[in-house]
Amino acid sequence: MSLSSTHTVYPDLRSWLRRLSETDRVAVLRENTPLKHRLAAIAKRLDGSKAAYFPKPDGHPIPVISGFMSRRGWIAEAMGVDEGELLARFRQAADNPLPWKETPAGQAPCQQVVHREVDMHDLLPIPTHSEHDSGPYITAGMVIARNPVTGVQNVSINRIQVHGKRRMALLMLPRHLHAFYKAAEAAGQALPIAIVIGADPLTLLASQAITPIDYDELEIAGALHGKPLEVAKCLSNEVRVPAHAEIVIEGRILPGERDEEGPFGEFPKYYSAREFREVIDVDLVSHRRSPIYHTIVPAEMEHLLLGSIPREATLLAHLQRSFPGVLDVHLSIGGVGRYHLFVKLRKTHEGMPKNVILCAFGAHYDIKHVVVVDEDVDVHEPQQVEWAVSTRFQADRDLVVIAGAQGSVLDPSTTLYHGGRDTAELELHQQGMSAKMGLDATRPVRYHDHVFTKVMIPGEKDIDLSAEVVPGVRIDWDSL
Ligand SMILES: Cc1cc2nc3c(=O)[nH]c(=O)nc-3n(C[C@H](O)[C@H](O)[C@H](O)COP(=O)(O)O)c2cc1C
Ligand SMILES: [Mn+2]
Repeated sequence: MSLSSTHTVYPDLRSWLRRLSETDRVAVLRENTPLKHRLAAIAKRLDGSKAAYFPKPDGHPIPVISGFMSRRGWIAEAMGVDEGELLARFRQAADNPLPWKETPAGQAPCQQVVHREVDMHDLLPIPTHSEHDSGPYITAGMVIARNPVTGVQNVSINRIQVHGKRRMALLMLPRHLHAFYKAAEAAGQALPIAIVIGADPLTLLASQAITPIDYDELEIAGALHGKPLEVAKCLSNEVRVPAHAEIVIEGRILPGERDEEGPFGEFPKYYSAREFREVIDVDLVSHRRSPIYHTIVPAEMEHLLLGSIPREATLLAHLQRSFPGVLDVHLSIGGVGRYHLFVKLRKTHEGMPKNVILCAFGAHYDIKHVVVVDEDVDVHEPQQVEWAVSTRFQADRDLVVIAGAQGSVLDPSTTLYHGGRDTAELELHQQGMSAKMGLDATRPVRYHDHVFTKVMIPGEKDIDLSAEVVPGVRIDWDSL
């Protein structure tokens, strides 16, 4: 494996958008697209085929971009590797973070323009996405905070609802940002944060790395770029942000305050309920001259891939530690890039796939269904996985079911554990209980004759159709 990428080709969002434009992968939409629903509807229709660029949405001077990393191949391209090397490259970067480098004060592009009097309703073109969303949401904001105890930074993407001129509410699932906030709140203090919008693809991807606490994801971004990420110190607090970002919102998550947030259409393609959540007070907004605002359409490819690729990299490493025969993994798009894991295994012992299944359940609570297949099945092709299930799996022998484990709170079927009550009616500790299912869709290690040999035609893979098919010939069927 070459893992050829040595240093970054796309240090900021603009250079990546230039690349997409030059290769006809950006659709420029009409001016004045409404920010409510219409913009997201158009971006959703283009998702996975072209990035969508909206000049003057609702007449707003700041343009909106969406869907610039909505294919696996594009993400591999931004990294400078082949698609097959994507997970190994991400893993290599996550294992070898590079400390960032601070840009001298006053030189960061993301601070070229500073607004100290802000009204979040009209300073930025923030879309309202799905039908029942409770209002405009920032969906591609990387929230950066420092651990109040150690000072080490953390990066995550969190959905943020705009409530007032300077007031917003966010969802923090119980991970690193939430832990920092809890530590600050316990001391009666606000947690200073920066919300970064319009980062380069590799920094966005790095924000989704699954790491222990006190690993600054901006260092993984540096490793992905092959050189230290240039950062700037915020103007109102100590947080460091990618210097080449388009827009930065500086603020604090307030102690002891909660506001209603939601409903909001989430990645499983269902709404999460309205609940009381933590509140952000905005201190200032800075941006590049003529900034570009990024919005992610929830549950579409950009959202699913951003989460699934770093997870796949972590899951592959986790499984390979115990099972060197694990060759590849894929979190399928039908399983919203989170719940369905397909594992390709070089099986050497009967029973081994069941051990792999159990290991995968332990690797992340979101994993709900695991399918293990043989080497001749491409885990990136759901139809091939289904073929393996239909021809190599026997439910009485090859099925693993575990009742009442921890699952994803955003999976609506988990509410069935509690008589279908709405998740919001349950206490936090009761939410997300879920069954797990594993399917061993591998063939026996030894079998007779050609019972399990996949039908192939000699030469089929090597045929160059353009050399075989004669172009432009019409047959007159009646005169034959
Ligand atoms: C588009 C997008 C939106 C997300 N929204 C949220 C959110 O609202 N709340 C949350 O806790 N995690 C959200 N996530 C997931 C976190 O950003 C992700 O799990 C991150 O790696 C967590 O970082 P941490 O492990 O440093 O805490 C989102 C991810 C993506 C890609
Ligand atoms: Mn983290």
